[in-house]
Amino acid sequence: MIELLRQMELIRAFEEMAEQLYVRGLIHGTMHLSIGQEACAVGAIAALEPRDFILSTHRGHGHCIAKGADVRRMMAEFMGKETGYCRGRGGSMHIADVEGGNLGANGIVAGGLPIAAGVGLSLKMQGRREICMAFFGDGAANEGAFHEALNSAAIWRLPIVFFCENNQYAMSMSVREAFPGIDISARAAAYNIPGITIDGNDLLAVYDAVSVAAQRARAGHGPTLIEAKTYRWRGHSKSDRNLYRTQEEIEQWKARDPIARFRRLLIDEGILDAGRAAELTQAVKAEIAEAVAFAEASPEPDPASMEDEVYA
Ligand SMILES: Cc1ncc(C[n+]2csc(CCOP(=O)(O)OP(=O)(O)O)c2C)c(N)n1
Repeated sequence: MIELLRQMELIRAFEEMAEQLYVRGLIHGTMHLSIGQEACAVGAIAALEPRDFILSTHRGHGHCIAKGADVRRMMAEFMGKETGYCRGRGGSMHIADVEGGNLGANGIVAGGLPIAAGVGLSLKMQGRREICMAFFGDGAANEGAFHEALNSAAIWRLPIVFFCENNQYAMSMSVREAFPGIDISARAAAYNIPGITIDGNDLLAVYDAVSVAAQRARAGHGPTLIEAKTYRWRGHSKSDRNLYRTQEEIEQWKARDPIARFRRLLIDEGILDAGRAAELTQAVKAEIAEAVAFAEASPEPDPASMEDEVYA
């Protein structure tokens, strides 16, 4: 339990630091922060076995950390350094850690879903026991690829958990405007698979729902669609000025912070005391500071290696 709180805090501290480094001009391009959504990544991945696979999205830092990535190599990747997961070529949006079972982030909205169907088919044909979980956003559920992937996975009973992080917006498009008044999980009925909507800010609710879905997938009964209702505190990306939502709405969701909530639960249950909780936060901050130092001290890629790993 304490380890799950630690992972959520590590994700939050990592992203807050990445944001600062971006403002200081040390990280280029754009990035998408998942601050406020940590219970989804940590709760969902904790319910998998270490050898299971995940597919992530453009908002994937949390998934990556929860799947066990080394924050030093992640920070180095963000800063475009040779020691990063993709030798500095992937940046925030394209980290993959195949050895760790993270088959990669994806800049194409819903792009991970058909890939998950392919991975699921491959696992099934090889008779392997691992399963695959695909994370995606509410916006992705309105892409054709979502429907193709769910249909294929349903008819072939593939070992997949489809995990929708419904953070209420696809860029500036609110789910209230983009969906005809239904829960996204209701779409599972069209594919004759289970669909469930849960509170994505409640770590234990996420863990429980994914545990059931993972067991079903592993037993050969096919996929499940899970919709976790959550909220992103920050803008869509670094160029967002939040003109499509009110400060009041943001504050209401901040009051439902998944980290503060889980910490309170652990303290109330006597699993953690306030002193130990403060130590944990300090230790996480130290780990992030060390990751930054590692990344800063790491070499830039050699320009002569620019075409390495270019296949097209
Ligand atoms: C196929 C495709 N269409 C549009 C875009 C531009 N785009 C990038 S992120 C995004 C919104 C995605 O929203 P959602 O799936 O809800 O994920 P969230 O950003 O909320 O995590 C859009 C439209 C894209 N990258 N790919």
